[in-house]
Amino acid sequence: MVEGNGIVRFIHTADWHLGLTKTSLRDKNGMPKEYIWVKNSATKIADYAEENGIKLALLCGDILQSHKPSPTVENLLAEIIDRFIDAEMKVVYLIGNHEVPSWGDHPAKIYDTLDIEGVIIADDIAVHNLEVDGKVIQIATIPSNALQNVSFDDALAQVVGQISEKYPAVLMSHIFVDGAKLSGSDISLLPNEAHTSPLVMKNLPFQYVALGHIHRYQQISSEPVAVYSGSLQRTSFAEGSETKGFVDVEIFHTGDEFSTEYHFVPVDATKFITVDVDIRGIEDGERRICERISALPVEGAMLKVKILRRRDDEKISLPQIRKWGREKGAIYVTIEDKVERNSGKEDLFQQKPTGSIIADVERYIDLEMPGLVNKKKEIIRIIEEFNREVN
Ligand SMILES: [Mn+2]
Repeated sequence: MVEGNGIVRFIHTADWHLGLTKTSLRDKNGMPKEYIWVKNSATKIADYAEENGIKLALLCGDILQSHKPSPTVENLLAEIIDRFIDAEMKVVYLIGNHEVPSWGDHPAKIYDTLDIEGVIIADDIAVHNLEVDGKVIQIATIPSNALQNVSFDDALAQVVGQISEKYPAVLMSHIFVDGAKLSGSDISLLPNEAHTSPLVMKNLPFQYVALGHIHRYQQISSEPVAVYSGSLQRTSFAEGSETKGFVDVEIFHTGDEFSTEYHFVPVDATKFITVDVDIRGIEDGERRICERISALPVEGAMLKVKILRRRDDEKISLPQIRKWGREKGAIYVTIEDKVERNSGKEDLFQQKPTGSIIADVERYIDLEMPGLVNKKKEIIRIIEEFNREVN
């Protein structure tokens, strides 16, 4: 009877985006608050690992926001990595798209150069055989920088060929797998990114696929389980409703059998609350907005107030609303003030184009350009003439 490798347990995390700032919020030393939120959550990972005897952390890319972080951000990362090493963890740091420079070395390269024990910088298509707590685990890595020259499928074939069935194996990649449920803030990020199909994830010789890139925690396929850990903190209001954290994974190995269990561990993530207030035609709209803010748990939160009003509604004071939000404990208040252009009339911008240029121009003149109504016939004649010439 073969004993197998026992249990290998590790942390899967990604998309810290350390160095991202969207506000001017600072602590008393001038440090951006966003940096501190990430650092606190990362420290929580180390605390959790220490409490649970977990000796390996897989960092699946976009740990840094930029390929050229400031010295302060580099040093914060070093403090976090140092905390992981203190917790007796090995760290595999995979390069994500945010960390890929156009030329020269990526920002995690210094760990390689200094040969920091226990820190593996995964900037190559490779299989790393690690010994963790006396057990062997194979970590296959497909980083973003490698995908500039090679397709994901080719990279996958390359690592799969090196996997031994004798030991547990994990694939780490920073990639957009089609069909993944996007996080609010992923939508604008993705058009140019490398994609792959969930079908290529099927029947791979791995017990777990640790993914980075999509900011929403989710399992995207099974056999083997492929999981996005999501980001560690909310990076925008669009991620307001998502729970943030990391994944605790265990691979059991008895005889020839492998099985995988994992669970999500939430961290304290700063709340991003959006309140939509429609005050069209309402008297004392400002009070209505303040009432809505008061009804929400905005203490310690980032607050976005989205106002919809009409141009001829009574005036509201945006500074007053900001002040109100802060008095209620919000640490930051931003306002999106949408003013409807034509009260009582059709709102042009709510309408879709008809497909006829002439109909659309006529409608535009009627609704938005009263000064041109007299010239409408002439304008349409010119468009028709133009249409004849180009067709
Ligand atoms: Mn990414």
